[in-house]
Amino acid sequence: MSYVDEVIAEVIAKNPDEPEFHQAVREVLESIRPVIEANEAQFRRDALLERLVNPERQIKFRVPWIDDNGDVHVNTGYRVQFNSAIGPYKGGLRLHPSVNIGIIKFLGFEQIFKNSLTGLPIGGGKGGSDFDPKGKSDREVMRFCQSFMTELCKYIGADTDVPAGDIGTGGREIGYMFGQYKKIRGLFEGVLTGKGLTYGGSLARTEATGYGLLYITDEMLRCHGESMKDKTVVVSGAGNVAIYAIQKAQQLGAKVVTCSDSTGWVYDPDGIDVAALKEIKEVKRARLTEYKNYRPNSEYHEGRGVWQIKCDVALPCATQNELHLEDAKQLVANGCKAVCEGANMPTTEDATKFLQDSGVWFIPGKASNAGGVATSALEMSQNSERLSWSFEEVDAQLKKIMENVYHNIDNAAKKYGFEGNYVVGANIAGFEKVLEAMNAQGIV
Ligand code: NDP
Ligand code: 2IT
Repeated sequence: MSYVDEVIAEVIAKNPDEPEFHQAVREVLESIRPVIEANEAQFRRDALLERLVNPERQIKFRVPWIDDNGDVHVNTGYRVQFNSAIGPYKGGLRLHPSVNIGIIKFLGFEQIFKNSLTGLPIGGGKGGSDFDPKGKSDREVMRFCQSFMTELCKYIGADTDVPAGDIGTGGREIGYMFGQYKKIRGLFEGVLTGKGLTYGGSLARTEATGYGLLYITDEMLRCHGESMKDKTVVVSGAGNVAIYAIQKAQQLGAKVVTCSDSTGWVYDPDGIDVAALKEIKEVKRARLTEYKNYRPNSEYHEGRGVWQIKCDVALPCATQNELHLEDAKQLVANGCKAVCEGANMPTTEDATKFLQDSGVWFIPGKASNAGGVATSALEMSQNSERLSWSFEEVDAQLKKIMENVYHNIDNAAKKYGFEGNYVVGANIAGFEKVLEAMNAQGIV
């Protein structure tokens, strides 16, 4: 059996019941197969792949908290410090009832290559909890975040591990966590990113993932003689990534006709009203059913369904495995030209293959959503020099980073004979830098 196949088999055997982690490992290892097979004996001798797929450290802890009625709840907290070859661990914290160790490991593993692609010095990590912020009061969320950080603060720091937001973790949660870290450790430092602007946050971090997604999508289209202008776009999700993806797509002259949340989806033939969406989701923390009150011409549907709407560009921005083979077939039948992932691994393996085989330009999340973590790294830089940059300065750097990511993955794909396969390009380009750093640092 080849070294790559052996390690994939071992990952599945050693980590049962973690299908998302298997999926992420399979995708990366299959992509880097040509690099590994060119030097198989050396990689085997150094157990390079075993070191890559085993996290440096996994932390799991109890998170007790008290609700507004005085009842006690216990959630599980996680932080997976996956790989620090190129910098301190960096990656978000997901708060969602579906969180388990396999989900955090898949996200942490993806983060290694994503962070490498940004060109900035950040390693890969991820964390979170099975806590559900939905329906909780601000005080309940605060007590949860304080309890979570009371334990997590022992393992993180501005130069060791710097968490940030992800699903269910936004500015409110980061604020409560930062306050508790500072109280316990006595350090006002850049230990978290996505902070508020009055206490060390970076301008444009809120917008960064969605904006970055559109910068790379537009750059890719331009290299194929097109652009976002006048494109019809379908977006899934209605959270941080989706909202700012929709906003930037509109600024670039496209029309975005859908968005979705965990219970239903909206079709707005006149184009999504971002101000309404922001009010519903960021201010009221309400359901998309409310959207119709703002836009009587729109339609609300229960369940999932955005991929059935005719479009030129599809941007999945909600969660993993939300775009299935049947959806991919529908998109292709409707003439969709590009699918760029705002979420982490939103497209299933068979759907990805179908899109690529059908000639759809497909950019995987680890490249196309890298703008969020890249801007987090810019926040870390600002914190280190105790300065804050203007919105325009951060946004310009973000745009440049995303354009570089595109050319980097495009060139890597070409170099290995996979022109136009941005999955292979992203995995190889991300891996090569981590590989060089791991080799230089010895067997650690
Ligand atoms: P948010 O919590 O802000 O939004 C998530 C959105 O997806 C919500 O609208 C949510 O619905 C919807 N959703 C639908 N189904 C699910 C489900 N099964 N589980 C969770 N959410 C669901 O998260 P973000 O926008 O920050 O993250 C979206 C995706 O982007 C994730 O995959 C995340 O890992 C990825 N990402 C995020 C980055 C960031 O900077 N925030 C950076 C890079 C990637 P509802 O409104 O009902 O909750
Ligand atoms: O998946 C991701 O890249 C994020 N949730 C953002 C991580 C970060 O550290 O900004």
